[in-house]
Amino acid sequence: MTVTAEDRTRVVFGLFDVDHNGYLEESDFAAMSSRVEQVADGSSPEAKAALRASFDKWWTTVERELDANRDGKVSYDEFTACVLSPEKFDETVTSFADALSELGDPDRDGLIERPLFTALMLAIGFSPANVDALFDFFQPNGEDRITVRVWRDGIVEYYHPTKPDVAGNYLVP
Ligand SMILES: [Ca+2]
Ligand SMILES: [Ca+2]
Ligand SMILES: [Ca+2]
Repeated sequence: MTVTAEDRTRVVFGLFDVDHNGYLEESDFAAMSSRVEQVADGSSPEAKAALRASFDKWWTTVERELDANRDGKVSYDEFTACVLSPEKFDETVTSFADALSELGDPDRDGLIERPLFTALMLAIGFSPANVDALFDFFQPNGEDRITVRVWRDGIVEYYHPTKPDVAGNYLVP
């Protein structure tokens, strides 16, 4: 099966639309942010604040760039325009990837254990089987750990609107 950037766009929209009302709104991003924060209870206040800030940035960027009719919410049709100007999302995606991957490594040894990875990804809204397949794709070491770096780069690729072949395609059902 070929997974396109468009397939991934659809999945990302579905994840961000936390209350499933067909629109992305500020409340969706706030809800996802607090869900993720809840499973990251071993992380420092600074790391959690960075994650909250990155979700705020997601919403402000999405609203600024994609809310074409300025009604304060972003429909799927509006959202698909993100593939037309991916460079506008680079900074947002990068800071989100930094903040999320950091939450996976509360002890700062550069490695992420599978249970925490899974908890964070389920909090974002991915399904358990897909999350497991992705962790395996990242080639965990003998202690079933992956590096923060490999996950961070995987997030950047996944949320990049136009990249066709990325590790995160495992997350498209
Ligand atoms: Ca919504
Ligand atoms: Ca709108
Ligand atoms: Ca660690």
